[in-house]
Amino acid sequence: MKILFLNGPNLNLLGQREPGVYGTATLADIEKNVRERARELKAEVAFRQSNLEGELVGWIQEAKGKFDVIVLNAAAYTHTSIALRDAIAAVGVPTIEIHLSNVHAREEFRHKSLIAPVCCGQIAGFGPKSYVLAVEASVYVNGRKKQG
Ligand code: CA2
Repeated sequence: MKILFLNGPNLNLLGQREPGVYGTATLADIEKNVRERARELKAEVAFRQSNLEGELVGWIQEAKGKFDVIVLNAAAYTHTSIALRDAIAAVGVPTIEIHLSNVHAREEFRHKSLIAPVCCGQIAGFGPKSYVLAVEASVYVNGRKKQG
């Protein structure tokens, strides 16, 4: 099975700024952990980051027929982007929403996710471990899809 990890704006800064909120691991460190767990579970992974909403939309559209599951940390676009929500709904590839922080325990504007209603689930609040848990959730979602 193939999993597409997509990371939204400013996540390229992980480990360099605001370690109190987002920890000290870089996105490259997180990708390494994801690849290790994926290897154990015999899953293939593509791992991308963009600061551009349109680029994320394009990657979601291209995922159809190429990836079994999308794991999306849409970062701030989680709370604003109807374009990402429409792309997820249009493409129909099962999508898991993830966050490093517990968005529900933070500012009120982070409590609302525009993408949550079109995702099959959400993992939030476990720091870099949210990404590793998302590999496991992807394998589960893919198995469930095959069972029908
Ligand atoms: O907790 C998460 O994973 C978030 O998606 C992170 C977003 C935030 O807007 C969401 O509400 C929750 C922010 C990503 C920005 O990452 C930074 C990393 C280092 C320094 C500054 C920002």
